[in-house]
Amino acid sequence: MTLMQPFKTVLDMQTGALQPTGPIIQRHLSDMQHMYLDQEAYAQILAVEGDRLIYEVYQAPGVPEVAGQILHGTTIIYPGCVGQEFHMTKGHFHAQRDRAEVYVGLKGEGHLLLQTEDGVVEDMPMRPGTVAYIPPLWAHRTVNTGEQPFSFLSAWPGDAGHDYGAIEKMGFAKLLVDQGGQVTLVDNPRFL
Ligand code: S6P
Ligand code: ZN
Repeated sequence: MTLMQPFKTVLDMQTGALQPTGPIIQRHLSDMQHMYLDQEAYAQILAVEGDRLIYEVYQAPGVPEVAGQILHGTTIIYPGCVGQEFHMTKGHFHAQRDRAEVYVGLKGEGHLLLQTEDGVVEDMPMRPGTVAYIPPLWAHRTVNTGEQPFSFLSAWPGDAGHDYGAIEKMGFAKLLVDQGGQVTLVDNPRFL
């Protein structure tokens, strides 16, 4: 391994932005076409309001994606729903399934949904200060269940990689929905 210089970034605790940052990933509604259950609501939002920004990811710059390194960054999920379903990330397994991750809640209110290959789901509410451990072999998705932006810090192994395909195909077995103002975990009728 070649020697690299230590460095730091500054986290804006109000917005969740990192400075300096690597490329910022923005995911809009159209990036998540088949992920929300209510396809009518999805089409209606696109037609009436346009392609809304669902979440952004800032990643600390210059960390090589290799074993031994620790990639890290922040995610900000903006508040809102598609139908009854709260705004969420796409969700993924790590391509190397035996790589773990740590999330630290920064601002706002959300949930971390975890799921095994067999479809077993864990639902973990997250607030500022929550330190969540995502063990190897669990897919993970975060959901903004509050009325403000929900942000968190993540750190994961440099060689973890991301596998989105499995979740795009199978979805999550449970959904977080707004039922009359109550955050409710329900079965996903489309779960394969
Ligand atoms: C990376 C880590 C997070 C997510 C981010 C967006 O391993 O879990 O940085 O990438 O929260 O979620 P997703 O599912 O779109 O990558
Ligand atoms: Zn991850």
